[in-house]
Amino acid sequence: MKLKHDVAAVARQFLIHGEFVSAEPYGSGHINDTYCVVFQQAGVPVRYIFQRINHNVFKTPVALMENIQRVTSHLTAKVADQADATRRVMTLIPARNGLAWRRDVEGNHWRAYLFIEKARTFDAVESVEQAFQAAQAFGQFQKMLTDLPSPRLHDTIPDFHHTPKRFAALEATINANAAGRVKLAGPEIEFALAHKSITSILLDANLPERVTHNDTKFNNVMLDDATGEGICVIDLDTVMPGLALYDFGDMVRTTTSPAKEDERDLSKVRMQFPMFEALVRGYLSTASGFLTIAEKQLLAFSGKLITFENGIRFLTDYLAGDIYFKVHRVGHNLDRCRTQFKLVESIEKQEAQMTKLVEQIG
Ligand code: ADP
Ligand code: GN1
Ligand code: MG
Repeated sequence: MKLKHDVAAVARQFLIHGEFVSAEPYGSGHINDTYCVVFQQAGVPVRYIFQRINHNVFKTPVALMENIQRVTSHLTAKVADQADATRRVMTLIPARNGLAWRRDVEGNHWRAYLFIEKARTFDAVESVEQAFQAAQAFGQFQKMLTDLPSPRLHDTIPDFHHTPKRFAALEATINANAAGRVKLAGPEIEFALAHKSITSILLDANLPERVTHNDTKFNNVMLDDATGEGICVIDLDTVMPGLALYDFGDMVRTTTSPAKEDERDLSKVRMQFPMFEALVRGYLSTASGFLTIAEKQLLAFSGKLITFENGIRFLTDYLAGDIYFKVHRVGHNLDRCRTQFKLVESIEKQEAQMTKLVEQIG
């Protein structure tokens, strides 16, 4: 297969022993270009993950890589005593120029990681145990970063979870109607506009800034094949200062519904209470010690907000002509928006019980 990039040439620029064998596109992320690269080392094929950083989304790739270096070094020191330490934290492979990244001839920034073997990611949750494990792992991730030494991390995407600004961007995109699609998304636009009042609730709650992951979707945690343990949190591009609740909210968004994010049969999309309970228990098992009472009180709400935020981001991108998220079919972003709004409705119906459950557990 002809690849979009000359990954073989890039791969040779990193400090990896042996002979380059192959490179294949990998994973189902919406942003970066990810490749599984194989090198033959002493007669054994060894896999690596290579990624081209999407510089349309991440405007400051060098600052982003500085964040990832600081965060992975800190986490590596924390897990050093544990068995299987190199499967518990992402390990960057240095480039031959001594940096943690490499620019190619086209100006793209690349990085390489050890491939975490005997573990995998899932695009949709399959059991309450998986939900528990994912939440425990993301909570542990936040906990290990509570003492990251200063300075403050770079904002790799400013205002990434500023929901009111996301809402304003939607309104501007509706008014511009650049792709002529406004007429194709009437009910979705109506739903979005009717929810404006929820957008500022987390920002107005005066919650502490922490080091957070900011993209805790279920397929950004690797689950161990043998034990099911949430063994490694991946996709570290958006690790930056944020609210703990953005992370919990995105777990609710991606881990409580049995349907994939782009499911077209909306009858399959729903907030499953037992999954939510597993998330709360898993997350609090590692995060309870550092969360404030105010943060705990807003756990259930955060799921609704982040699901809504993603819904309006997908809707905005659909209306703008699909310029941000990778799409694989016509109307893909609108399909994604619809699952998010369906899930918001499902959460709204159960929000009172969800809040009550958090009170009981927390
Ligand atoms: P994106 O930002 O595009 O979502 P990710 O960093 O999440 O990219 O990577 C895409 C997929 O590649 C992940 O869902 C995971 O399946 C796989 N992956 C990423 N890093 C590793 C790794 N170090 N080891 C094994 N698989 C990985
Ligand atoms: C993107 O990179 P990936 O696919 O894990 C996006 C998230 C969205 C998510 C929706 C940098 O995540 O914010 O919630 O898609 N990442 C960025 O699936 O915008
Ligand atoms: Mg990802």
